[in-house]
Amino acid sequence: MHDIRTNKQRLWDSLMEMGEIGGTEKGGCCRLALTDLDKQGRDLFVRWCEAAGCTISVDKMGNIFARRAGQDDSLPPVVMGSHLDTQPTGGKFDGVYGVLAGLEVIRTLNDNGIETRAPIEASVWTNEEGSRFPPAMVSSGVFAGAFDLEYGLSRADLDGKTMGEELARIGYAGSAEVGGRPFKAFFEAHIEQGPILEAEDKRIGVVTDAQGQRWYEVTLTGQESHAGPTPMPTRRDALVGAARIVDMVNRIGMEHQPNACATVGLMQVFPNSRNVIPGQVFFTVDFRHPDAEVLARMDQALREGARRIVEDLRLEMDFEQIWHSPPVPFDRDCVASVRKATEALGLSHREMVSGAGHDACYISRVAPTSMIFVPCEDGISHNELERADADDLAAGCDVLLKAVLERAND
Ligand code: HGY
Ligand code: MN
Ligand code: MN
Ligand code: MN
Repeated sequence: MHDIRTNKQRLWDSLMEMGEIGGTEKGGCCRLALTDLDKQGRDLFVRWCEAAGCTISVDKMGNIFARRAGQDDSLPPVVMGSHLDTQPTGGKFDGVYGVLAGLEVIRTLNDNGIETRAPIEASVWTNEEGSRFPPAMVSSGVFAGAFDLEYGLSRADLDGKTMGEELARIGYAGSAEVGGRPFKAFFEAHIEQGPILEAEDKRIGVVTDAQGQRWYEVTLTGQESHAGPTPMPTRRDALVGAARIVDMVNRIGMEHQPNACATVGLMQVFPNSRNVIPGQVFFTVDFRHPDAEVLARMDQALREGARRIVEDLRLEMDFEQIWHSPPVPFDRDCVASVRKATEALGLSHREMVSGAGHDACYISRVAPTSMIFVPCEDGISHNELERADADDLAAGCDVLLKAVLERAND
């Protein structure tokens, strides 16, 4: 099998150039889904892929596929990819690495004049983060049939703008149907976004599974009134209710260790005025666990606990689970391809479960799928301080190249 390597400097330079689009003072990146900055990033990726001889297709959810022809184009493609959208205080590597590692694989094959039997594609999945338009991974979810197209296009941000409107506005409302076409395999290279690889001094994470997630939206309603003359015992303070539920969410997470994750990340207080008792609070809950049954028990504890708190404080509650992505076992043959490539390259590695969700989670429903992790500094991600080492990024890209070559020629 070819002993070629990807180009470390070119990969790094492409990551840095892409990171300039939405680049922040602290060295991070803010390129929210379907903003003008997302459009700029998409346009740059398309230009790079066209320059590498790829043909571009965009589907109705704005997913981008850059295709490099194979010797037999009737075969389903081997696809690589991830996402270009970031968190508001995101980094330069989350998602972007998997997209540009795919491009680097294509560039390396071109440099070496290597043809593959099956075509290969580098892909970009719209709105993986779910930060601007919940839920996360919605476009790979539509591709995999977890959501219908209408649901996907109707996802709205806090200003009520929908994905369909924003796709049209930035010129990425493609014409290709979403999904319904086979992939021979799908590989997503990604930074680990956690501390394990760095702590164990391992170069590559051979990802076997991804943990399950449940996302909730909660609105508590009490009674706005004056912070001065309103006696404490008579108050119906929505923020006190939210505070008790936030503490309970954390306790549920701690009580389901190891592995449980529990986070309240978004909260809006109304009217949010220093001398008015909050009449309404909107907040989100993010639960995760690799075991579906434990995740269900956490769900139960949240529902019962929240009900008790709300009764105790005489509040009303609107409680909705807006998203459930069950734990994902990745395809054993794809995991083996990654492990084999890692061992052939003599790279230190360990098997692991992904703590974060990824487009690979949904694509694994419709294609043999697995992931390749590389370390990130102090395990920090979803933070402008997110950093990864050029050698590790190149090593992960070499693993991707080998795994893709194996599957495209078998
Ligand atoms: O939330 C996640 O795990 C991913 O970053 N969307
Ligand atoms: Mn990501
Ligand atoms: Mn992310
Ligand atoms: Mn091994």
